Amino acid sequence: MNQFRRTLLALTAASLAFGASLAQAQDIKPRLIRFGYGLAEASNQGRATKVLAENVEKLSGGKMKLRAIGGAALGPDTQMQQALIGGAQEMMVGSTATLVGITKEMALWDTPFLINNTKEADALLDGPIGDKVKAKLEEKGLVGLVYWENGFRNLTNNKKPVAKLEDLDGIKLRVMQNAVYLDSFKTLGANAIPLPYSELFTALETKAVDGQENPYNTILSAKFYEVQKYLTVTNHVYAPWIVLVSKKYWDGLSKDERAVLQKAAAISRDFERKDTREEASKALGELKAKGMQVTELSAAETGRMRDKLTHINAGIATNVGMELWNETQAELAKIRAKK
Ligand code: TK8
Repeated sequence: MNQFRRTLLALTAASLAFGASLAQAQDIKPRLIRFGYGLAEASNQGRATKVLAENVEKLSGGKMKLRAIGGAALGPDTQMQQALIGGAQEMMVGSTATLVGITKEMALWDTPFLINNTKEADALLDGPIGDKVKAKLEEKGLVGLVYWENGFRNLTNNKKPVAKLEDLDGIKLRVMQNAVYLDSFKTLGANAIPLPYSELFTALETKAVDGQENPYNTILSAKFYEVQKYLTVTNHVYAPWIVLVSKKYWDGLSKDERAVLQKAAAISRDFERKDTREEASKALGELKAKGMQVTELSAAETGRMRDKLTHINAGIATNVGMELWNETQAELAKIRAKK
């Protein structure tokens, strides 16, 4: 064997070995999923993310791994949504309200007083209407897996107790980056200012805004009670969260890998709703103990709010489409008729 052939053989063997170890490395390297969320790790969102991560790892036999990145460290909802669409991030959970700029049908979930209780919420979101709205994400580069509960939203502020509609006058109120929320609170008389959630605590602390609205769970986990004195029980809307996957990433997954994500997401949803409801049922007492002054709206005042907001509904119906709007009303009637 001459020197040339020996070198050639050695090179071939080396490259074969290199190729084999590369394939092996790919085989054992878990598919890493960057999963972003906005709330703190010590929150209902953080706890459910942990359950999701555990189940992805377990169901995939360790081949898929979810790295949870909370506290909006990957940016606010809207920024993460764009990262998912572009393929720079794999997954996230966030509000449906911040998705409306991408998928207009999501505005359905912004409808004030649409959902009366958690039974209706589950039936509507996990039923054909929830699926239909979720499916609209795909043409925009996103895949919606499941809805989690953010919850019924309540109002806090640091200026005065809000016991009637007129009390909202002049309150600088942070709302999500969403036209329905902006219009709703302007209609109610507040000075509504859209801000990403990631800027909210500082905005309250520095008094750039006087108030905000979020479910009890978030008022507690985000420690808004430290910078907000007054809480009004308004339950003005039921807000969902949605677990999203980048469509670009999804398209590269095998059937089995997709099934893992779907199954793990469903488990996390069931955990999250139970956990959120348990926490919410105790949260009001805890917020009072933390020093918040709580005002229950009278039925008459809630009625006045509802009446003022009905004109908002017509706009939502036009935006999401009359067909979807009517189907939703019919579905709700069906759910309510079931005992
Ligand atoms: C978290 C937000 C939050 C929402 C808000 O990213 O912005 O007020 O309620 O849960 O999506």
